[in-house]
Amino acid sequence: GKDPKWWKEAIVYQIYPRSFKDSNGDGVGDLKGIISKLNYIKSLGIDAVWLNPIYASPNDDNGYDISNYREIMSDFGTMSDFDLLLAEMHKRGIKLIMDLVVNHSSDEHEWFKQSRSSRDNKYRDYYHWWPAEKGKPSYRWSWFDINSNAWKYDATTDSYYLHYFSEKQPDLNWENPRLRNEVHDIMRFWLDKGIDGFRMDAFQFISKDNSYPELPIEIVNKPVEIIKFYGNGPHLHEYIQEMNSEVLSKYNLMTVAEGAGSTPIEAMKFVDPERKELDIAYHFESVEIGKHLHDFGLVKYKNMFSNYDTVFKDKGWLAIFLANHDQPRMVSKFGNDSPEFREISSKMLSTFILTMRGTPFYYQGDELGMMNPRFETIEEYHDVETRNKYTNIKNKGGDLNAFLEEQKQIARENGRTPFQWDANKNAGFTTGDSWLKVNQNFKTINAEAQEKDPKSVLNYFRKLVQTRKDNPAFVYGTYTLLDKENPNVYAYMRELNGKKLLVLLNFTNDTATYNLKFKLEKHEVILNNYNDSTPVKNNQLRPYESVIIKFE
Ligand code: TEU
Repeated sequence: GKDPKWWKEAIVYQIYPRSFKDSNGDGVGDLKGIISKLNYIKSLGIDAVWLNPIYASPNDDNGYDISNYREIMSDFGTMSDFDLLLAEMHKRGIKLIMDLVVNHSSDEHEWFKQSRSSRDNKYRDYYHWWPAEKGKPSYRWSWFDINSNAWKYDATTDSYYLHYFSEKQPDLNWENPRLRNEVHDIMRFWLDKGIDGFRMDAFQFISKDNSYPELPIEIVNKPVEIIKFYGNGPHLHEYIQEMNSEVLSKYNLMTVAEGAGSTPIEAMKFVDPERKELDIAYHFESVEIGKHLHDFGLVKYKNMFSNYDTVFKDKGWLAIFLANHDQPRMVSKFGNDSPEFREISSKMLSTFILTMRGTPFYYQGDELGMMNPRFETIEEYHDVETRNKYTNIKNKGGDLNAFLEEQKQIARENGRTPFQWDANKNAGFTTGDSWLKVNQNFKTINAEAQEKDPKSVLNYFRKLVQTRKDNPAFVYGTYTLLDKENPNVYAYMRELNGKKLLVLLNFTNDTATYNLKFKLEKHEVILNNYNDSTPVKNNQLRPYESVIIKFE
C-alpha cells in the first residue's frame, strides 16, 4: 500500500451524466451540462471523475447497452463535446475515468446484428450461442429478474443466446481472441485521447465455461450468491493479464475492477501488483447489506471492512464507497433521512468515506445529502430492473403493493433522480421535462442554498476533502479498529510516521458511548460534524456525531 500513486491519493467523484445537468432542455443530462458545472466540481476539491457510460446506446439499461463503443450517445452530445470536456477537465487538474462495458454489448451493436444473422457469419463467435437442436440450454438466471432465463431463443438461426443482464445486452464471448483484440483496440482509442482510467463494468463475469454445465439444483432453487457462481470464470485472470500486457502497461492510467469476487482474497487477485492486472478493487460487500444498515448490524459491518483491510494492508488497493447509480441514496440506506437527522447523518457518512483506507468513490448529490424519492407508482420508474421484476410479479399474480413498497427503499433509481442545483423548476436540472422525476424536496435541498450556508452538508464535505488532503495518514496510514464490539460507534485510528488520527462515528440517532483506553479531552478536534469545537467529554457522542481527533 505504501508505493505512492495519484489514484491512491485521489478522491473520485462519480457523475451519472443522464441526471447531472441538461444544457439543451431535452430533459436528459449531457456533456455540455457537465462542462458548465466543472467549476462547481473543482470547488469540491476532488481530483478525478468517474463518468458512467456515454457511448452510443439504445438505452435499455441507460448506456450499459452499447451499440457503438467509439461514438457518443446522441442524447449526451457529440465527440467534439467530449474532447472539450476532457480538455476542460485537464485544464482544471481533474482526471477522467470512463466506464468500460464489455461483458456484453447492445443487441443493436453491429457485431450482434451480424452474429445473429447466420450460423457461419464471421461475428458468430463474438457471442454465446446454443443451437436449439441440442435441446434447451441449461438454465441460468438473468440478473434483472432472478426468475427469468438468461438464454433467449432467436428464430433467425434457431439458437439461444446468453444474456446475464437484460435481453438487449447479449454477453460477449471472451473465449474468442478476436473479440479480446477488439476490446483492446477500443481501450486504445480512448486512452489515445488522453483519458486517465477505466472502471471495468461487471468484469468478474467476462470468462465463462462455454460448455455451460448444469447448475446444481440447490443453486437454481435458491440463487442467493450470484457472484460466487457467475464470477471468477476459468480464464478471467488470464484475460486481464493479457489486457495488461497488451494495453494497460503501455499507458499511465488507473483501472478499477467493478465487482471483485466475494472475499478479500478474491479481491486481492485483481490488484496484487505482482500479478500485473488492475489497480483498485471495488467489491460489493459494503453495499450488499440488505435494506438498511440497522438490519445488518454495525459490528458485522465493521468486521467486514477490517477483514478487507487486513488482507490489503501491505499490498493491493481498495475503493471505499457507500453509494453509486445501482444503489439507493447513501443517507437513506446507512444513515437517517428524517428531517431531524438527514444533514447530520449525511455528514457522518461522508466522514467515514473520506477517512477510511482506500480511494473514496463519492457519488454525485451525496454532498448535498440527497435522499430516496420514494416513488409511489410503477410509472415513475424507468429502470429495466424494476420494470422487469414488476411485470414478472404481475404475471404470476404476486403482491405488487409489497413490491412497490420495497422499491422505495431499494430500487436503483432512488439514486438516479436529477441533481438538485437550485429551487427553480426541476431543481435547475433541466428547463424541459425531466426524464426522471425530480425529488420533491429540491426547494429546500439544493446546491445553491447550501453554498450560502457555512454549516451545510456541502460545505462540510469541502472541509472533509481538505482534511484528507492535509493529512497523508488518511491515505497511506495504517487502519486499526478500536472498540470492536461496540454496536453503535465505529472507532478507528489511522497512523502514519507517528502521526495518529482518531475517527469516531456514531451510527445511531441517540447519544452513544464509546470505550477507549485513553483520554481524549486534551487532544485537538480537527473536524466535527456538529460545527463546534467542543472537546469530547464523558466518552459520549451526540446522535450521528462524527469527530476527527489529532494525536501527536
Ligand atoms: O453492474 C454490474 C453488477 O454486477 C451490479 O449489478 C452489482 O452486482 C450490484 O450493484 C451489486 O449490488 C453494472 C452497472 O453498474 C449497472 O448499472 C449495469 O446495469 C450492469 O453493470 C450491466 O451493465
